[in-house]
Amino acid sequence: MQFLVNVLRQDGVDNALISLLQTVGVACKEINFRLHQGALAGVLGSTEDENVQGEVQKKLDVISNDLLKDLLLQSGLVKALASEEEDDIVVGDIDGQFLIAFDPLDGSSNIDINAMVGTIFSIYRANDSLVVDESSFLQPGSLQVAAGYVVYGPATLLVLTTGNGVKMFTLDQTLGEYLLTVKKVNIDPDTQEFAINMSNQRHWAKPMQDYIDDLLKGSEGPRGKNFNMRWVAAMVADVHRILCRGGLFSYPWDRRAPEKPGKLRLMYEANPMAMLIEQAGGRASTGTQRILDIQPEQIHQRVAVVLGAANEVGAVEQYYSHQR
Ligand code: AFP
Repeated sequence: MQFLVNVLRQDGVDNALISLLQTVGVACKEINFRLHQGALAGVLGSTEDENVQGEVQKKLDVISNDLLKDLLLQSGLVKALASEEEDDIVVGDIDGQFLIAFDPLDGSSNIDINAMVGTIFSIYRANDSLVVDESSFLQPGSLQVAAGYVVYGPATLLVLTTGNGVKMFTLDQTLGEYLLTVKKVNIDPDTQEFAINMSNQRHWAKPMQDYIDDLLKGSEGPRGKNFNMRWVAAMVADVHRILCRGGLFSYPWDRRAPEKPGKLRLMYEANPMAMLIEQAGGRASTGTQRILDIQPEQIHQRVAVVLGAANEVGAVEQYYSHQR
């Protein structure tokens, strides 16, 4: 049995980062407990409030956010945090060594139907300046020192990279420990499975419409093979499937809100998932640019996402490049 802390030590991860990851793990164990209590704990349903993105907050969005925030701020390791559920950054300990951004409960519309949800996090090393503000977070995803998620499904898993491949840990609910269950994740460069919300097809840009049209033509079309489709409506679960058995995931730009480059958030969703996908041998792009190279302009910014099997992401980029 290999415990999270021992695996991280063997990988040469420094003690401060190990402590921070353990703190995230503890908060997620508590989120896991609340989720599994469901209606018994009165945690299902929505609050009266909207978050800064204009989305109605579920009770568990708020509970998960508060659990993470409180534990991280108490740890003394965090100089500041940014959350999808907070309007502004929250300043922690000025001597804290890290900045952390998170989506406390991704896919929260799945809560009320008892389907998969997850917590996604992205960690940067803080500099030793005495000033910390939103601009401290505006770093490209390539500078993340760790990224991961906890997915709450039939089993609860912590999926993590510290820049040395991707590992999966399963929460042993009896021991209360995350135990290593997958040592190294590899995504096949080819796939015959895609994940996209097809109901939006008429709103997408032409290259994405053409790409999906060609997939749907199957073995009689230009791709010469049949494709299967899956959509969980929680990025964390769709990305988890890709890390387990391959595939392509996209939430592309859509003309209904042309001012927004996409639905998903760069700092809380796209960057951490892009680091995991690249560390597992896949690729993550907007269709025209590597996600991890994007220079963020604000913490809540959104981005178009195409990620997963390297050759399939390359195929999508070809459709975009022919359009130009
Ligand atoms: P919520 O956390 O608000 O439910 O949103 C989840 C999400 O941002 C992402 O995890 C999904 O991939 C995507 O939205 C699902 O969007 P659709 O509503 O278009 O299915």
